[in-house]
Amino acid sequence: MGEVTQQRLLRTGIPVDGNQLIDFGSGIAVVSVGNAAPRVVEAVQRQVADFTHTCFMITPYEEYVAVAEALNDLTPGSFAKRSALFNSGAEAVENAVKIARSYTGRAAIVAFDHAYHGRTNLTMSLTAKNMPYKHRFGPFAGEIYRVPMAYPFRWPTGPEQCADEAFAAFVDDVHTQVGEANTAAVIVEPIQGEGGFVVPAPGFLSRVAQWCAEQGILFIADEIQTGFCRTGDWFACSHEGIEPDLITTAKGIAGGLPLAGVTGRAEIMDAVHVGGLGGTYGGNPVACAAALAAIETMRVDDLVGAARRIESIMKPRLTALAEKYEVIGDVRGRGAMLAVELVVGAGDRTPNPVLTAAISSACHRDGLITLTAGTYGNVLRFLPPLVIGEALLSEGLDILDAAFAATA
Ligand code: PLZ
Repeated sequence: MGEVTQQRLLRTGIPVDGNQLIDFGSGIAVVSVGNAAPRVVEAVQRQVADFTHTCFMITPYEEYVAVAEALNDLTPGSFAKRSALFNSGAEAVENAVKIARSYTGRAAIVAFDHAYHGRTNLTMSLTAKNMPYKHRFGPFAGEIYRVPMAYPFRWPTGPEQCADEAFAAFVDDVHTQVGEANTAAVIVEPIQGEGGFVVPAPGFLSRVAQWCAEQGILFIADEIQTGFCRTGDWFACSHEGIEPDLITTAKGIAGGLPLAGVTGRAEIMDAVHVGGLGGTYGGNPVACAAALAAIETMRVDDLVGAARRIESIMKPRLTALAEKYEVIGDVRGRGAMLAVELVVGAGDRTPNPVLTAAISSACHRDGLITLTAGTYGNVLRFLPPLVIGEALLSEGLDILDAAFAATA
């Protein structure tokens, strides 16, 4: 795809004032293939002209089955799998929890500090952060337990101890406060999204997954933000060699149309009674057609490779920024899911949300969309479309650099 086409795709929007924006947000990790990817546009037009809806539970159609097959094929794990489709990430997480409880006959769900899993009652209960997600919205769903995340930058005894100590705390908490035999599932984002692009200390997640398998506890990977090539692999679990029992997907799956999925081991998915899962719109045919086109784009245009190339350009630039500005305490992430965490100064890791907001709005004013994240609101995160060209990428990084120079 030529640079001109990419500029048209990526510098769209804002027709009201004629401004153009470089997109380092992708609508929160959704339009990985671009916001008017030619294959997606063509597939959607073809599908709306054919039929827009039947309700898959009433009259099944091929596109839904094809997306389910693609999910079974692309997600980690060589065992037999099944997939079910829904409308949003939160709905996928809700259904994964239903499936896990049904299969295990257990109720408790364990989630992590800094987790984000959605805004519905059950998923907001799984989400860790009070403001703005939970404040005044209780009471929350029961049988949800929270354990520490192996967050290297903020681990009290330092990043070297983080994986071991966090794993020990996890096992101890589940054992003493919940009980292994009461625990249906552990749910985790393999790289935390809204919580601040926290990359768990290496080895932590694979030990958690292994321990869960030994206890008959299901390991649910919430790959809603990390999935579909974003981190330089089809799914972020693969970086740790993990094969989750259940995986939730959404966002990048369908090039901007609302679609979500739960994929899991066949025996787990099949354990739910007939009619137990569903919904009027889940796996809408237009969204499925878009997903098939987005997946084809990822395959044919090698967007796994594109995400890795983005990392190889952005990481050194962000690291150089961190050397220049002592308010950058940490540079982290994988592929095209990268972030900087802002602190008060060298040697003082106190979060700096005021500066984070100021830099984000300076970027926006100068034509670059960046998003903030983090439990303390002090993380600038970068999620460029995977099809972004190098010229735009480096122009965006120049704007970021200038924003730091003017603000920090
Ligand atoms: N799980 C890991 O990242 C959505 C939400 C932004 P929905 N993240 C962006 C906001 O402020 O609402 C997300 C996620 C992970 C679940 C979800 C929920 O996905 O499609 O927004 O319901």
